[in-house]
Amino acid sequence: MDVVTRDFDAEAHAARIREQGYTVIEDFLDTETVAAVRAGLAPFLGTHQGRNDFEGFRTERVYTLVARDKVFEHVTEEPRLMSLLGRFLQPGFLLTASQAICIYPGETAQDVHTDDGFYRVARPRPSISYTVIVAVDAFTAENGGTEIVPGSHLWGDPGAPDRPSDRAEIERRLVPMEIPSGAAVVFAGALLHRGGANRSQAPRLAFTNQYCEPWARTQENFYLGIPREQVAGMSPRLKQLLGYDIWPPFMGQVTASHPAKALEPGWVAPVAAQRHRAAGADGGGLAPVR
Ligand SMILES: O=C(O)CCC(=O)C(=O)O
Repeated sequence: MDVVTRDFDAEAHAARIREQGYTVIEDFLDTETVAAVRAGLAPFLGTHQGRNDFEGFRTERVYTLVARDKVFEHVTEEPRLMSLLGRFLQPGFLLTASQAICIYPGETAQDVHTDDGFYRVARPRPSISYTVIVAVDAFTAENGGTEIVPGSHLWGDPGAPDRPSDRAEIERRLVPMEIPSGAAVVFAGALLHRGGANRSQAPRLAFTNQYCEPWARTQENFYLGIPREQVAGMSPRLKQLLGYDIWPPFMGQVTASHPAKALEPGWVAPVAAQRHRAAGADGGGLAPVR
């Protein structure tokens, strides 16, 4: 389906991402959902300060956000977003990172970086991941709103003739996202950006979900991070986003069986089940794996 929601022109958003590296979905969350996001986050905020300059010493991050509350399950598989990302990533694309980011007053700007830079594949190239950052508090140029370098997703590696060699020149090209509460900025993993300095008197709350090609390693290890019994209660799409699926013909297999079987009640890892059978505990002999 091309356009999944009335008034949402996925192709126009995709064209902006192709040309300038990012787009803004102004009405991504309504006020009720923003309130649900705040409520879902409230129990976890106040528990985790950044441990280095990149995480931000005056920034709080709540990781594995998708598993923190039902509202995060819904926003992670939001249909307009799925339609837009499906124009860039292969079917079966994965969630690679999911976190809330609260930047407190006094936080300094992050280093300018890309989100798919740890895939060490020479640039220019198609992005291997795409990032969604949702403004829970409205973003301003003062409160640490994300700053991006339009068009930088098309640049080569550092040192390439099309890329400014001077860090100050790159920083001069940064554009602050000034977007209302509930809006989402969606950008290519190869786009240069940073979390801005918070020079205001109030925290800036946002959350981000990042999605990657189905063949790429994910930043967060959701197999270990989210209990399987919890994943079992999630939607089929979310299970797929969390990696309980196969990238054809058999990437992601579990001892030659489908990974979704691991979500069935009573599942025992095939190596354990086979060892048990081989030891003759149930009559002996190796049984075929289901
Ligand atoms: O919080 C933001 O606006 C951006 C954060 C970011 O780019 C990151 O932590 O990788």
